[in-house]
Amino acid sequence: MRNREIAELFYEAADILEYQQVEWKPRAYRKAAQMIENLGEDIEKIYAKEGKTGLTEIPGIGESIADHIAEYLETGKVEKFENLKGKAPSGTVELMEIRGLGAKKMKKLADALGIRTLSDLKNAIDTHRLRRLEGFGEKSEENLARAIEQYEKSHARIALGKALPLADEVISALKDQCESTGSKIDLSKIIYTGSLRRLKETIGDIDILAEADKGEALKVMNCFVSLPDVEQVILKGSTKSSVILREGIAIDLRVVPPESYGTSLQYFTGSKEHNIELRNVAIKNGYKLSEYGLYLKESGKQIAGSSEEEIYEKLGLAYIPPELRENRGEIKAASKNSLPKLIEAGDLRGDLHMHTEYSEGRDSLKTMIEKAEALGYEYIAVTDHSRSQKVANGLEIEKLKDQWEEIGELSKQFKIKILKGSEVDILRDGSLDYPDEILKELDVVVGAVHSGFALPERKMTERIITALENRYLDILAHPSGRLFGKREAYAVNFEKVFETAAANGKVIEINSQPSRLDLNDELILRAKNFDLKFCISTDSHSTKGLALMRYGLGQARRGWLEKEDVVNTYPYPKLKEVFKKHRPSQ
Ligand code: DGT
Ligand code: CA
Ligand code: CA
Repeated sequence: MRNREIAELFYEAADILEYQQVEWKPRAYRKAAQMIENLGEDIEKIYAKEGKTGLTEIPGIGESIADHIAEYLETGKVEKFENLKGKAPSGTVELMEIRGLGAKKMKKLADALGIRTLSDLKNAIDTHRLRRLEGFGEKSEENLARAIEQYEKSHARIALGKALPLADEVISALKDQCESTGSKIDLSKIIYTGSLRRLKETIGDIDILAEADKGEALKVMNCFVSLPDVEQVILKGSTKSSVILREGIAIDLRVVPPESYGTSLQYFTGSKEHNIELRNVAIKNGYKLSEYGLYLKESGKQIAGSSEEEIYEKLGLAYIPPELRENRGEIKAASKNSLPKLIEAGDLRGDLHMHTEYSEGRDSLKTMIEKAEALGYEYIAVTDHSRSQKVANGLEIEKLKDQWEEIGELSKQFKIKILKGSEVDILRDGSLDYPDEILKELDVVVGAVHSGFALPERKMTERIITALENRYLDILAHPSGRLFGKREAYAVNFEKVFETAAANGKVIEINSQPSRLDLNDELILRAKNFDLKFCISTDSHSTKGLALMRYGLGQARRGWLEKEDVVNTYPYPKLKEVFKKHRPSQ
């Protein structure tokens, strides 16, 4: 599949055009790239079957973009993009990812100070050359220094949303490769381990474990290092190989024989802290635990190794799901058989946050509903943006009412329950972005902060608390406001927020967008100390987005949540009760 490669092409062109301050094209290219990336169908096949017409049927892809794709598939390059190369000094485009460093400023820095790399930039800040530049100054120098810190922090690790699909791809490519070499190696037992299997929000490197007999291990490794995406082979052995992929992402592959598969899976899933604790339990019980097996200490006889469940069982522990293995009390709980019964994908009955074409979604209301019904959901909430969200095409009251009408019509055609909702801005003073007579008519009001992120902690806390005390608000969306690599959580007193939410019966959202994961596991664990309910939502902007639930679910499981803690596991009547409780007028 070459979708990602083609998407990358448009992202790159967009960056350079943005640097040149071309107006709308970068946006169109990025949109197209996003579509291609998330298409789920092989774009090369579409083109082979249906030609250019097939391409233009993809939303976001018009004539000229389709021409570029066709050209690329035919010739391996796009002439127009070739000409762009070198139009932005190399390195500068990457730096534009730093918050507050748009194309205009970057160009100025490149032209006036010759800044090309991150270290150039840091150097210019350290020596205060930046503040002397027109349009910059002391304050912006400080801001930039802080933004760089954030950028570095987030770039050292990969977001889960990027690593997980990539690991899936590598695993399936490796299986194919092994089968097609003629050696017919059966790689049926292969799985990602490490922080990825624990669904941690960021990933240092991807770890993969496969089972193969000793005689075949090296063949598997040969397939691995020859995968097309491998840029550099760091190490190749018969039990462990390490490579770097094209995008700079590191992958470790370990191949172990069947009798060690379970213990290796346990060991390489980690976390390290969990493993150390577990090994202590083994020692106390007269065993020795390593990645190769579980042995009797005295005789050295192996008593477990092929399955992971067996290890926990032999150590007198309940099975601990990977998401809990962080040494946060799970081993003690497992020994007392008091682990939570974690929420599962099958428990979810609906999605309470999504956008349609009415605001900034890509798909129509009807298409979203069809897809949600196909996913087997019992209910969904349609929550386009409220009127102040001008950049996201927020709905004026008239348009919102049009939507209600359409929802009314569609409700007759579909079995799924469609809740009239809105993602309503929490304005600076904590009031909501629609008048009460509108809020009153909505089935679900999802409140969110979308502006004024820099308020001091006291102000921001007051603002959110005021919203939580509003009888019409039902759910607080993405409560911390952080965006991976772009924006840190705003300053807010979370304890006060959780306390107020609990006191007013409000639901706290776990947003599944890979760029958000908000709340994340740590905040969920803190929120759990208050008697409050959560929902897991996708905040989707297309039908494709509805599948992002797995990420929010992962955070919920890492936060020790059970089915009962999460309101979108409730049957519809029970869900309505939750929202009704704090809106006694209805
Ligand atoms: P990452 O890659 O930084 O996101 O985190 P992990 O957890 O994937 O760590 P990684 O890739 O260094 O190692 C994979 C697993 O191998 C780790 O979760 C536990 C195990 N492991 C690695 N080093 C040690 C160690 O020194 N002691 C023990 N007990 N386990 C280790
Ligand atoms: Ca790892
Ligand atoms: Ca590793």
